Amino acid sequence: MSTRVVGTAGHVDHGKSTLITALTGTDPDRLREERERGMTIDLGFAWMTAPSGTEIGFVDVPGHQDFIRNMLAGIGSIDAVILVIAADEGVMPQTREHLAILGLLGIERGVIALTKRDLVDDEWATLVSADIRVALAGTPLATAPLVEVSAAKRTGLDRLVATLEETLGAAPPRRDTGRPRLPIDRAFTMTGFGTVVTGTLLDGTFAVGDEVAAIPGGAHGRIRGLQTHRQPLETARPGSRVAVNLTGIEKDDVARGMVLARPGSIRDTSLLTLQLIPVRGAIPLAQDEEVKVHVGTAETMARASFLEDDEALASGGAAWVQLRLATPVAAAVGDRLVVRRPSPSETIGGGVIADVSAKRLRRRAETVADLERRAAPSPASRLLASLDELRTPSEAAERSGLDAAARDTAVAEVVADGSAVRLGDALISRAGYEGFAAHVERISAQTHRRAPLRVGVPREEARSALGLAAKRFTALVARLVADGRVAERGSALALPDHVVRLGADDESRWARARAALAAVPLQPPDVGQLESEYGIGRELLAALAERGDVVRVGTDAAFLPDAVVRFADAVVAELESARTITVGRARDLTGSSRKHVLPLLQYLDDEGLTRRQGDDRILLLAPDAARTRIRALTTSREGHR
Ligand SMILES: Nc1nc2c(ncn2[C@@H]2O[C@H](COP(=O)(O)OP(=O)(O)OP(=O)(O)O)[C@@H](O)[C@H]2O)c(=O)[nH]1
Ligand SMILES: [Mg+2]
Repeated sequence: MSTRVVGTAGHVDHGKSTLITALTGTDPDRLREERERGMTIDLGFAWMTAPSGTEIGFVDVPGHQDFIRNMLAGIGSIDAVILVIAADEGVMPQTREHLAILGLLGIERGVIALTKRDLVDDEWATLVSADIRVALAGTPLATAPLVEVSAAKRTGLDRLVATLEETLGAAPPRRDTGRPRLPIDRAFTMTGFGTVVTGTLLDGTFAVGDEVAAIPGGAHGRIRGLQTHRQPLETARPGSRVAVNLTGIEKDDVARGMVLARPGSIRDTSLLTLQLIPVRGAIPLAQDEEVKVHVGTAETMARASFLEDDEALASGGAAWVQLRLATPVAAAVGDRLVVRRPSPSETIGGGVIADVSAKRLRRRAETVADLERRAAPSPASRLLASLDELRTPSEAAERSGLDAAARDTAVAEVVADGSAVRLGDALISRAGYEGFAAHVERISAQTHRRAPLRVGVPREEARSALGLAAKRFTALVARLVADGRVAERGSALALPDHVVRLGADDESRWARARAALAAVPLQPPDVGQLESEYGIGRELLAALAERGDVVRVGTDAAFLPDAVVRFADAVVAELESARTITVGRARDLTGSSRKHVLPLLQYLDDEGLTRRQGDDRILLLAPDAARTRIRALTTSREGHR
């Protein structure tokens, strides 16, 4: 059994509440003042079970302009509307304003009820109906069915219900994104129960026992009980009218305009960005004008900042604006809002919220172009517009107002066609990735220029320059290396064609040092002596090692590659025949010293040729493999000499 929510709309006194009473048996005007004045002031609620079994919850709204804020609080999340027009009066100012509001809120389904049919003759009724069609032209209700009714004589009611059912049958099911939210339209206490809030549940289900918070404000509590149309239930479905009994939240902590949701699932904001669609005939919105914004069941004062230049505004059409709210509201991308002028009272326009991040935007053509892309119709293009920065799929989906299913399809699409790139848990547009790539190339080039002796920019330095989390940076580097844009050199990053180049001074220092190393290949001067006696600093030594001119062995020693090979060959030959070798034997065999042999043997261990066993070393590789390996290790990298 499905439940649907239907709202009324129409000019004051045209018979909305009387019609709801006639349909449901419940008078939606429950306030004493309403009954005394014979007019609706605040929202009224009633329900019926249609012949098909559909449960229809009605939200009855006031027609009087003084209470339009209440109308706006009730009309937002309905499936269809009954637009009530009295046959004796026809289309009136509030008929038009309500019609405009329905359009702004995207309510496109409805039935026109021509009420008080008993008060007019057939000819008049025909005239009024024709008039109504003219007023509806160009609105979403232009082709809505019209049913003549009289609540007084109870005529046309069955036909109205049947037509309404047909209209509701064509309405799409309510979406369930797993993020339930209930824009609160009433909050009160009930003796024996405590705090109760009501509203139309959106985007997900609520169950008894659920933890919830009221936003803004943040009061936390639990759902103690749920009802739809006075029937208790365990789980409430999206698109149903729900009364929620709360524990842990006081009546004073909740009010119309707040949203009840799972803690942490929604945020409030004081800045809403949208393309404002103006109402035909209204005085246009002015820069910085103080207006009233109605979103969900909330209303707040706000000031408008235009994001378009004067030329674009002069056309008087839709315009991108940011609304700076006096008090925050809990709203999401994709929600609709209405902007009204407090005085003279009129609806200025409204539209679909495109951004809720609290970022003030500049009045520029690029700003508008970006917003337009993000508001684009295809889920993939909307997602892509949110990937100007690294964002997780769920962050991007929230920004672009996509539900989980649309998000997953869109992510697969943009990754497959290469318009976005995945970096760890996040995605970024191709342009954003190119930006990162260019940044890494730039700082690598800078390092090569400023410190020609260094192999490249340390990874950590590059990571912090880009401001990326470790995993995302690792993924970026892997991708850049795969694309051949940078090369990894130990723990540094370099441009692939970068070669360490020594200046003439360095080369002549190295020539002297080289001669000293070659004079006693297996007892060469240590790193300290190379620096003090030959001017080979640590950085120059690293560059020479990178170039393949020396082999660093441990922290204090450096040998010519040939010396290392000679030493290794001697050790391998001995191991081939004797199976083990001691430090003393290695020293004697190579004519070296204990001081030099210790780090060399350690080097062979570290490179996986040998392993220490007590005082002995044993060979880990086949002798020929060991000989090949040591040559590979000590040969300079291709193209670097
Ligand atoms: N003769 C006749 N009178 C009707 C009919 N329906 C409503 N009325 C009368 O019209 C007056 C206004 O009816 P309401 O139902 O209060 O009108 P409303 O549209 O709810 O008015 P607001 O809520 O104030 O906007 C009442 O006096 C009703 O008795 C009808 O079908 N025939
Ligand atoms: Mg009424």
